[in-house]
Amino acid sequence: MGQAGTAPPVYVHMNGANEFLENVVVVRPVQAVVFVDEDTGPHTIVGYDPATGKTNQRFNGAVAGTPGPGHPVHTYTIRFRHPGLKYYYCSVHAELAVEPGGVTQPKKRPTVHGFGDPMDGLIIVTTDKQLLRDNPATVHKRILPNYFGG
Ligand SMILES: [Cu+2]
Repeated sequence: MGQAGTAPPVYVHMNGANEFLENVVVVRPVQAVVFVDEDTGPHTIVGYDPATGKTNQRFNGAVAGTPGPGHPVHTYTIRFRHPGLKYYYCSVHAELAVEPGGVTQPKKRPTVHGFGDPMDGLIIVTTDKQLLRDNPATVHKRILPNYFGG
């Protein structure tokens, strides 16, 4: 595993806004990405291929909601061996749609309240030191104390 395997995880947080707070994060190969649900409601984290529209059987997680501060949070952890772009969405709050040109992208589910943006994100797996430094500061904290809400 080496250095990347022992690097602290990168955290991605969710709350009642139905978005991934850090919707683009950068990790090294095999470094853990931990999704943290600070929402009272559940979410899923489902990898998909924009070129084919196929969902990923391995990158496919679900997290239960958390009542609020002081309660244990539910999490889902994923690691990738190979560099690349790992796209994902929440199938509770978004759905995949084929765009003109044949690219598949998540769209907000029409029945879901919240902002207009779909609940989706991207994990960049790379050894590029410059990119790895570009993560938002919140990825270093497992729980954001003031972020709970549903
Ligand atoms: Cu969701």
